[in-house]
Amino acid sequence: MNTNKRLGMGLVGPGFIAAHHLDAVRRLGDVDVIAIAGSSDDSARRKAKELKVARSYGRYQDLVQDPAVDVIHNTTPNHLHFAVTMAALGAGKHVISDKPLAMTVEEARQLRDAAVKAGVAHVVTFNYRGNPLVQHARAMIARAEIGAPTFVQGHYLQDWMTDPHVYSWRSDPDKGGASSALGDIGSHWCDLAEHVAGLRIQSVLADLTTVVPVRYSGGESAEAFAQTVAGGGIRHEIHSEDLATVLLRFENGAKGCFTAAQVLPGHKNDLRLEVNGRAASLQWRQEHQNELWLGHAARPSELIVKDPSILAGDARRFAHLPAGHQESWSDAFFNVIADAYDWVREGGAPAAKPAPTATFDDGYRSHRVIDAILKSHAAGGAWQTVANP
Ligand code: SOE
Repeated sequence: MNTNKRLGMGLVGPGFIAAHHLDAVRRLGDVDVIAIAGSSDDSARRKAKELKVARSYGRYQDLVQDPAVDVIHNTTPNHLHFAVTMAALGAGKHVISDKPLAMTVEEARQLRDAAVKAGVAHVVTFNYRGNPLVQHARAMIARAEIGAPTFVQGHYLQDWMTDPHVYSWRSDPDKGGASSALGDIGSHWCDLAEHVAGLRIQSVLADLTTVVPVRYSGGESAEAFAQTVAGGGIRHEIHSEDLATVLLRFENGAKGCFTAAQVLPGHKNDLRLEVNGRAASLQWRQEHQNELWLGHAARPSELIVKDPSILAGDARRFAHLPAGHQESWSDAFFNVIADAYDWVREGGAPAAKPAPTATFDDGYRSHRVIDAILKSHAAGGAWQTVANP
């Protein structure tokens, strides 16, 4: 591929996250936002106007055939991920997909296989990997600076689904899949834990809860983090989890545990990951993402503050501002998109994949982890091995 050529991007499924995909792509400077596709001509046109995109399509099938589009961003609700991504791969486009990759393990496997066969760049937006201090923690662990990990713990907690009058497609198994909170945010935590600790989750023991078993809507799905609660008398019985507690066993013998929930008041986007090693501990919190806690047993613990001059490798290039200037959620998201486009410019060659980039293979793995968690709970809380491909 001519690496100087301007690239064209198209996006399917404009919701909360779509605006951030567009922002990140516009910030690259050498990629043109060509078009977006929505569920109808009208809604796509309206959204395109709002997001200042020149072209709109009422059918994603037309967007993926647009010759000006090199890369498709798939930000649709989960039940559309498979069809949209398959169509994009069929048209030979590079694909950047939101997580979860698909609705089921089997669909995810098919997407991974199709992407590898198509020979294009295939990226899943596990966007927390894009934070400089996440990469710093990963590098410290890889260099054995905290010793062998013995415990990997944390949580991903939100509160935007606390009110029963918030009804999202995520709670509808036909649109969101078998899992709700786990698929949406537990998937981020597990991916980040494995990425940072450099260890794979081998087996899980889960206890899942539906704290809000009945929700109400006016027929529409609430946008994530919507500040106003839509009124409406349509009653929905909810069976998928909004609270999950999970014990973990890692491949090196390390243990772990995490909680994922979207109904815990006061927790906005509270992702915390802690890796305890034999020599020291590391803790990163998304809501305080410019700091990394380094815990010691026999001397005072330290707080590493983001400072490009002390960061190495991927961590260094992910920091855009000097020390004391805060990096943000959207900077980390940008880093993930920027790496994805570097890979696109290399034609998606496997050897050119940037190290922090999560691929469809990682998306497929994430499905297998979540599937094992669901099976563990269904078996009454029994240890369940994560399936190998
Ligand atoms: C809503 O829970 C959401 O937008 C997730 O879908 C994202 O993946 C997460 O990064 C923020 O919260």
